Amino acid sequence: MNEKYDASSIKILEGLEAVRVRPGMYIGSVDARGLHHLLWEILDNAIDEALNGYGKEITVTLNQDGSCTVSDNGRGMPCDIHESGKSALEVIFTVLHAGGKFQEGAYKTAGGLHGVGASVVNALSEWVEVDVFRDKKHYHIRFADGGTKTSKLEVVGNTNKTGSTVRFKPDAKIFSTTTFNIETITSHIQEEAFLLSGTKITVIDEINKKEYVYEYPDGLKSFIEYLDEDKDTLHDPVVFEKSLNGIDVKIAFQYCDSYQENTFSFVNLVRTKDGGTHEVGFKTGFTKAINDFARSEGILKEKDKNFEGVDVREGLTTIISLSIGEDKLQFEGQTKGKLGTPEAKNITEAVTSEKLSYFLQENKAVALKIIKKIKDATAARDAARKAKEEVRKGKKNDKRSEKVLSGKLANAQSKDSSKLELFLVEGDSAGGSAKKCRDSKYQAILPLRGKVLNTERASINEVEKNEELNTIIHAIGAGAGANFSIEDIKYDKVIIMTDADTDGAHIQVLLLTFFYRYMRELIETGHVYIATPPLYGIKKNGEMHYAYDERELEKLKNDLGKTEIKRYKGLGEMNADELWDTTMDPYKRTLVQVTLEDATACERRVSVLMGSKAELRREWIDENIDFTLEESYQVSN
Ligand code: TTJ
Repeated sequence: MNEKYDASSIKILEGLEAVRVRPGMYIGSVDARGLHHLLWEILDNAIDEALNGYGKEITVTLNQDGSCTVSDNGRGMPCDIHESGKSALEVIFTVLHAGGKFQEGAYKTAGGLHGVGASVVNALSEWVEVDVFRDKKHYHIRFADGGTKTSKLEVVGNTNKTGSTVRFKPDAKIFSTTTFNIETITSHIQEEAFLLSGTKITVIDEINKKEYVYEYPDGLKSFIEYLDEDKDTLHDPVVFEKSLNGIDVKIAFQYCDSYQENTFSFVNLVRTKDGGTHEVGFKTGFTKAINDFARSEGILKEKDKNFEGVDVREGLTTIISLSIGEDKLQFEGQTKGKLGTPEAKNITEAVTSEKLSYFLQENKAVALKIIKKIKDATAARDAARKAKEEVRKGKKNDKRSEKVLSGKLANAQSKDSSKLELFLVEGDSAGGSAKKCRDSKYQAILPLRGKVLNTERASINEVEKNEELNTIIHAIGAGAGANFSIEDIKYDKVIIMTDADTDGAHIQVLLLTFFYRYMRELIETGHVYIATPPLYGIKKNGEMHYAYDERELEKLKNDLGKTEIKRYKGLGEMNADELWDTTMDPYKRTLVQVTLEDATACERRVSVLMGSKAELRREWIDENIDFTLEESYQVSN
């Protein structure tokens, strides 16, 4: 340093030192995000100059040494010397501006605040070199190690061009990574180029020897075309622009043959990912213009309800880009991603409804296509709502339940739900036996006829339409899915009673999957059980003895000697009395209570079992069903 070591230079270094001590306060973080933030800070200055109407070309170069160069062909940063003895250029790079997105109170804005952030970049760089071309002269200045001037501002040559070039190398002592990512850079720059319309931004990747050029004279129209590239569209992009009270509003939209609503909003080229007043204004104005048009054309009659916003915007891609003066800027939310400026709502709403009304009147063919799409969306949402009501049905006081259950459910007489049991029985014949032998005061029987739907891979719609599951939902009486309420269950025990074979095991798994996905609380609170019918019956002296597994059979054979052994292949092979004695009589039966001791393990098992490979599933059941019984079911009673 060949300058005098005075008070002001101490202050400057203290200022930049503060940035190095707490970089997060200035650039958010010191990871890849923060690293790229350095580039955005420098780039913003070049873009501001272009926005002010000076220069139309910006180049970003990733150099082989890991540094990055940004240059523009604007007027060139001012290089005159202040009374303090410092050049304006040096001040830009060494005096910490009170602004920056990560500090309260100040935001950069199109047309304002040149040099914001340049000192922060200087503070966090190994070195910075600045070249300015202005007044026929080529100026140069250099800083190193966080902002110390290593060569003073000098004229190093003559030139005919104008512009500013800044080259910086991020400090590896600050950042956890110093490798720029070309995709991060090109996607950010492409977005800015769309919004700027007319400024040509070139990205040169010196490491991979590649060049990318972003230049969009048609601005938002090109942005929409880019976003909707892979979609079938209903019409060409529509673009409006208008300034009101110093707020400039640009909007572009296009309907696609899709169901997604895609809205991207920006304020002063910065994405407002959480929306805000401008998005609210747009939506209100858009829906209003559509409804006004539909009424004026007689598409919506007096008695008809207005189209709703969500239906109006189905398949709509929109870009909203506002330019707002610094005095009116207000951002909200944790990450300041939401516009708060109240005026922006009314202005955006007014511009949208005025311009869209005009467009619809002038382009009736397109307008009618759009209205048809909105009508379809309305109808589809109505249908979906009705389907949802189907799930809501099956609740306590649903009048439809009686109809759904009639002829299927053999009800119990008692109204004391704490003592009631619902048997879900595989097959009509076993169901018939169960109805005959049951304790009709407390036991209800619901035979399952068809195959139970695999709910692991079914849409909610299919679940709602499936007769067996629908009947079960009504029988239990507490709804299903999001509408399930455990207080409304009509039974204390829901008992799955299937044949003791592979098919029976499969039905168990399908039912448990259904309960797991749609009535999880029923399992969690211990209301789901599995009945265990015997595998063998041994008759001795006119009396039946039962064996529930091979070990018990061996024991019985030992105890009773040589006798007649009957193997039960299914519930249907037992008569009603036998079924009662062995499987349903609360004083003799063994029930297996299904528990969710480890919800994640169960979830994984359900996924494995209920995944797409039916063969694997069958093999798995054959090999593991005993193991499953031991591991995830717990014996009660
Ligand atoms: C300020 O008012 C006088 C004319 O120049 C204005 C200005 O500062 N323009 C300007 C700044 N153009 N380009 C920049 C700039 C470019 C880069 C790449 C980096 C920085 C920090 C500023």
